[in-house]
Amino acid sequence: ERGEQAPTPGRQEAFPDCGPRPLGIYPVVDRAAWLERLLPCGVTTIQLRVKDLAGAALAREVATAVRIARAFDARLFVNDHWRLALDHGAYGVHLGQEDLAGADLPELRRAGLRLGISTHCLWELARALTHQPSYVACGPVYATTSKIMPWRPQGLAGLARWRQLVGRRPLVAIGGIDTRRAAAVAAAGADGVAMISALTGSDNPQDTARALVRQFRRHYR
Ligand code: TZP
Ligand code: MG
Repeated sequence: ERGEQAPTPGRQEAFPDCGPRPLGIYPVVDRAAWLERLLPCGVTTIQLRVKDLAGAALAREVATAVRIARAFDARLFVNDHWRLALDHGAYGVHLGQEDLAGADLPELRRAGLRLGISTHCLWELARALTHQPSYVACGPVYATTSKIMPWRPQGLAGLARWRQLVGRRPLVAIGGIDTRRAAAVAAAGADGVAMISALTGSDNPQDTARALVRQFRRHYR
């Protein structure tokens, strides 16, 4: 007699979760070839963040990354390029605040993709939470040289504050994290520890990745 229930405006369904395995060491890389190098080291979550390609070359990177991630049963998040992530069946997408308005979030959710959102201040965090994302990223935790960053570092205190506010969903820490800092970041409540330069700039990225994965497993045991 009532008919169909109209969707409540402003109420959104949650994005799927990231499964029972902690996100762990979360390398952020600019080419699919990095997946070949890092996934054999025990990394289970990785982000493809390509800022310098377009068209067929970009699509090829995404397709290759998806194929490698599947072979390792790893969770691949594609930064920015949500349509390519959809087309190629990535595990999820990672979007910044400035990307949210342009992305078809309902379509991503229907397709079962996960969504991670960057946040740099409490206002951005509040906005991110309205989308019920699969995880929230907090950064920069420390000063970073990998990105021009108008935001001041949150530090471990900021991370702990985020931890209280994000509730049960995973929290990813990013910005200036290296092998010396990873344990403290995990102890402050991060489920995922994202890194660019500590891995891609390492003399031996595979040794570094293996050491970090070992360290992280110990922390979560
Ligand atoms: N978002 C916040 S900090 C950052 C991004 C993409 C860069 C992190 O790179 P690094 O080298 O691990 O500091
Ligand atoms: Mg972006």
